[in-house]
Amino acid sequence: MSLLEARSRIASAQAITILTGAGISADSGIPTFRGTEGLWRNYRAEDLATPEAFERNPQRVWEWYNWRREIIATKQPNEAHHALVRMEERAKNFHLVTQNVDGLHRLAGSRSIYELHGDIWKVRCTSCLQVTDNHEVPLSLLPHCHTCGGLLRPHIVWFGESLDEQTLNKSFQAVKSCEVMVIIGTSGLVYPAAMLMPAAKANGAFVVEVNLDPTHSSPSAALSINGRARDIVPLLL
Ligand code: BJW
Ligand code: ZN
Repeated sequence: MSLLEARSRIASAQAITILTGAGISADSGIPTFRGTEGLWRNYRAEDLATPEAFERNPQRVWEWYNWRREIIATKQPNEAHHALVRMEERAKNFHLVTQNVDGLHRLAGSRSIYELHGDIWKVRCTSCLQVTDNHEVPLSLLPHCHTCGGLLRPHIVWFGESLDEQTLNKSFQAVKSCEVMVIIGTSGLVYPAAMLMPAAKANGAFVVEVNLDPTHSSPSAALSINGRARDIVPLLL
């Protein structure tokens, strides 16, 4: 299977579903989670990205999110994000499922986006559960809800928490009904997102993977291309 063939499959496909992970935003300068430069090398996931961690020490968790918001606020979508916008404009049926919380796909102009793990630019009240947009950088280390005074938390899915059911269902529908699935910059280690590729394959989709390095999903893809998202994704058009 060649890049040329993948390109012609993508060009003629009626339905395309994309799955992205931190690797696509790495090319915009946002750190990934795993790997040598990944966030989890310096921070323990269980200290920061779990509801228990937030209960134990909300200031510490907010400190980490403030730091990440500061980084993300200065970053722009890259060539890969922009190429996906062009792909959406050309395809009849197009859905973009992302594990990223940085909002760069929206900023680039993608329209049909399913954000599986939430949005770093939203906060949720732990008492009244209201979700609101919030772009303050930095936020106070113990931000409170304007409506009820409850403690605010990032509107992000932490380990052990359920994903939004509607978003997850729509994502599964999108992978089950696509002809081509393109998986970009994810280690494929986190569930339930890791089940999307097998679901696409089980329904006969042609799967293309773009990743800097091989992943455990690479052998199951029809084509796995090793390279930077910003260099490779534009070549798929
Ligand atoms: C490039 C590149 C370049 C670099 N170009 N490529 C079934 C089995 C086992 C465990 C579980 C299971 N079901 C549920 C679990 C538990 C858990 C889980 O999956 N654990 C695994 C780690 C084993 N899942 C959950 O808890 C989920 N909830 C859930 O399932 O609820 C029901 C339930 C609960 C409990 C038990 C059972 C069921 C929730 C998961 C939420 C994940 N949230 C996070 C953190 C949020 C914090 C935040 O962002 O602020 O979301 S984890 C973190 O990983 C983040 C990411 O979205 C996610 C995925 O990471 P991603 O995007 O793949 O990044 P990396 O860093 O891993 O990979 C980057 C890739 O890019 C690499 O491959 C590089 O090579 C590549 N790359 N530069 C192209 N330039
Ligand atoms: Zn509230």
